Amino acid sequence: MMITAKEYKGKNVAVLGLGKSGIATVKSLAEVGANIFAWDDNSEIFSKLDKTKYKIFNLEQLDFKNISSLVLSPGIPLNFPKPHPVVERAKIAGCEVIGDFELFFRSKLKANFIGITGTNGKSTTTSLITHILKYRSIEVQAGGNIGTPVLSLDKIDTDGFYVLEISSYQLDLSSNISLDISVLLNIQPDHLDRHGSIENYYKIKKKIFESRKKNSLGVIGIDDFYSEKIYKDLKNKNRLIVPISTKKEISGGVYVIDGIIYDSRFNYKIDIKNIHNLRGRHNWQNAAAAYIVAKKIGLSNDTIKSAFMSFKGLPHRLELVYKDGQIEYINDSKATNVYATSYALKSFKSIIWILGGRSKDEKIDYLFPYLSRVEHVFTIGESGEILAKQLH
Ligand code: UMA
Repeated sequence: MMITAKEYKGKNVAVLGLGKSGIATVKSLAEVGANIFAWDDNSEIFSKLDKTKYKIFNLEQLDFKNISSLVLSPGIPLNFPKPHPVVERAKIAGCEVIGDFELFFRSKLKANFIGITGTNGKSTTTSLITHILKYRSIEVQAGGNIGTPVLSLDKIDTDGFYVLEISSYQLDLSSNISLDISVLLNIQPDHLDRHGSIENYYKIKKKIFESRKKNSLGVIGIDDFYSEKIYKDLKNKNRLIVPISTKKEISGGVYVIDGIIYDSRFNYKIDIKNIHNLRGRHNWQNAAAAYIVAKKIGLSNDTIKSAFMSFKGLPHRLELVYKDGQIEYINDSKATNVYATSYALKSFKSIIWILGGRSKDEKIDYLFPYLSRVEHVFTIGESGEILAKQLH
């Protein structure tokens, strides 16, 4: 049973983008009996779709006057570098533009909601929190940017938890995100082509703390400038916020030094130094966030530590694929920006490094301080030649 927003019964709705989230959206809207106009700029995919549930209609020709909402896939430009022509058309006609997360929250489910955003670490933190809850036999569904569209999640009981990875694109397309626990891990420049500027990206990330439920908890990693700014701002507004640092001791928060999580609120500590799948400072931030969430839910330190120890990590993210004596073969192909890559370089000492792929035109200077750890580099793919020159 998918998730549906009943208010769309009999309403006209346009859906642009028929990838993972778009298909889940049309299925959900069809289930409540909405009148759906769907389109994708890649017409090749139409032949693969079940068109009994909706009309394929070129939205650049649709009259948006009588359309309740345009549901946009997160990968389609809302504002930057420039709005998709269909978005402009909808806005001129006064039609709201939303995403699948907005429909999810309009479905008025009664359960507990945990949302995780940040430039890096959100998938790992989402998986880790989900793993801890499952370990404790709590009913849980994980979805969003991590891969399963939110509308195709199952309905769960009021005691159950939805753990949602929310990207900046998804936040940008939502105005009713209402969470019991909101986690912001970090803010680094990424996807700026789609957000115009770091200031705008920051504003969008901050939305995870908006329209929160009463007594909801905020969790923020304060090791970067923008996240710390959000923390101070929310604290001044007397919001219940727990800060995290992996760089310094902080009172009233949780910090991680040399692989030991210290909770200065209760004088607790948990040693995660030797947990392979949580190694590296970036994972300490993820683990600290998951720890705070688990404590809020009422789990004991022993349960949290045992769950940490049985966490398998995510495929392709610092994944140990083979060990031959002292040599470890690590797959980190999920690292898609310099910050994620820097975490990998920081986590090991003597590295043979294979990197490349499609370029995001990022400056790689940020990685230079870690090059002393690298013995050899092999560059591959589209950006292989440029990277080789930059690293020479
Ligand atoms: N399309 C158009 N017009 C355009 C651009 C795209 O019609 O101008 C169509 C494409 O032809 C395609 C569809 O839109 O058929 C793709 O939509 P999409 O890019 O939004 O992708 P989905 O398959 O719906 O997947 C989305 C998320 N993708 C993006 O945000 C880019 C997935 O996150 C997410 O897992 C999924 O919804 C389920 O919630 C992926 C991602 O790359 C992993 N996220 C970015 C990241 O993590 O950095 C934010």
